[in-house]
Amino acid sequence: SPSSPKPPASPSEKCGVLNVTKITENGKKVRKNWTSSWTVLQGSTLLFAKGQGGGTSWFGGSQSKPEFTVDLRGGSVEWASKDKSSKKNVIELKTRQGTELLIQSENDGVINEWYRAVQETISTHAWE
Ligand code: I3S
Repeated sequence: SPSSPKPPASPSEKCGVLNVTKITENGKKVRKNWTSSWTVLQGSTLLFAKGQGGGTSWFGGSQSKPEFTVDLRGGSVEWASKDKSSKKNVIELKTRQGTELLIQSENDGVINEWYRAVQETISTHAWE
């Protein structure tokens, strides 16, 4: 019924603003381009949209196109080594398709939560 309480959101659904850059695409090194992205973890997919310019870019809104999506199945995640970036709190995400991303937040709590969520997603969906 409409009045039933909803169960808590699945831990595999998460969203927020992160700084993101690709460093490799299909196995080839690409130039870094750090961008603030609205990031959504949905099932085994990570979606990135352009950061909040205009305040209306929201999935489901009129300017809601995801910039790109990443399939986490078969991927790996680790804290990036110092040689990957001078920034703090950088996660290195490698996909099975040969795309490598760096994901960063200045906020320690935020980045730790994302690290945990992505890691959990990868292990949950490992054998699909
Ligand atoms: O790994 P790099 O090449 O030192 O990455 C830096 C560059 O991408 C730099 O831009 P230019 O391509 O114009 O040099 C960026 O502004 C920096 O943010 C990159 O390094 P960090 O350490 O921030 O990931």
